[in-house]
Amino acid sequence: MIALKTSGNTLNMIFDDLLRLRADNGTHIMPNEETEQSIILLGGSKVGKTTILGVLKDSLYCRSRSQYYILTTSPTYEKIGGLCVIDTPDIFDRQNRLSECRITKKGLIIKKQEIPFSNGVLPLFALVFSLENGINSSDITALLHFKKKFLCVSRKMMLILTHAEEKTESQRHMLLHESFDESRLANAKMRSFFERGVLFMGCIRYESMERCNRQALLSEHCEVLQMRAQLIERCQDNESTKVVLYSEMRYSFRKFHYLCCCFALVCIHSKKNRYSTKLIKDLPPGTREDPLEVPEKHECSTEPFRNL
Ligand SMILES: Nc1nc2c(ncn2[C@@H]2O[C@H](COP(=O)(O)OP(=O)(O)O)[C@@H](O)[C@H]2O)c(=O)[nH]1
Ligand SMILES: [Mg+2]
Repeated sequence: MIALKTSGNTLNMIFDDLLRLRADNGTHIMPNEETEQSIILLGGSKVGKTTILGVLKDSLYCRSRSQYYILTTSPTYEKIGGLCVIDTPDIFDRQNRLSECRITKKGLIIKKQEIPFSNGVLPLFALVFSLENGINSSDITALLHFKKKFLCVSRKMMLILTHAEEKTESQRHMLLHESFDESRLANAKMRSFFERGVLFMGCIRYESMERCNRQALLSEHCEVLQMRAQLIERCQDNESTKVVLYSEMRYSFRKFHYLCCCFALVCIHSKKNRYSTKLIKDLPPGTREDPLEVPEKHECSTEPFRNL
């Protein structure tokens, strides 16, 4: 670790130090070029989707609050190493429903614009939520609606909680447990819906930059580097990059359904056979050749017997 200057700091000097620091400890990893993966960032507006994209490109990304807010109106694609990050417009309406968002075999449609799944390969999906004002009741409603709509791709789903740059790793873990313990989320088994896990993200704070607060910038950047590396690793781990064809999933379900039907038919058939065998066994000797001579107590056996 390099020692940062303690006095006479200008913002440029602080940034030079931060740049040297991340170069020295090698924490500013980039997505592997060879591991192709796509991730679609989903969520409401101003939750931090575009900021995640910026931080993935450069851990020192920061945008001023007063800066003109850039509204994402259509899906935008950005390639960072082998990772294609797809930023999207707000998917929730005023009732926290997803009325203009639809998932099909071929792609995800948001506000009539399609994000195609190339060759039927499912990308990763990340629901982005901001921790800035905590998670309130309407956020929970939004989460429940989201789960309903995206349940079919739960295998590829992760949750990213933003504005976490001021929290340490243990604080983040504690927060996670508390959040999912909320009764509505617990009843809906929300945590297990995010099969790719829950991750955190953040960025260096504009307020810290304005005040040239070196200590704050240093600690925020340190957390950002860690969260950023965890997100990149999660996107590129074997499980996440494994090809899952949407059609294959549907096919597997159909196959399973078909096998269940076959199994049920076999069961019915074997039961019927057992019944016929029993009847046959009960028949007095010699009656097998002449079904019409079945004794009175075996009246009911004539039908299966005739079929022999
Ligand atoms: N401190 C901090 N600010 C953030 C974070 N994510 C987003 N912001 C700020 O929140 C505002 C909206 O973020 P943006 O990424 O544009 O949200 P989007 O509408 O979901 O794309 C911007 O001013 C960002 O600088 C974060 O993780 N930490
Ligand atoms: Mg945006």
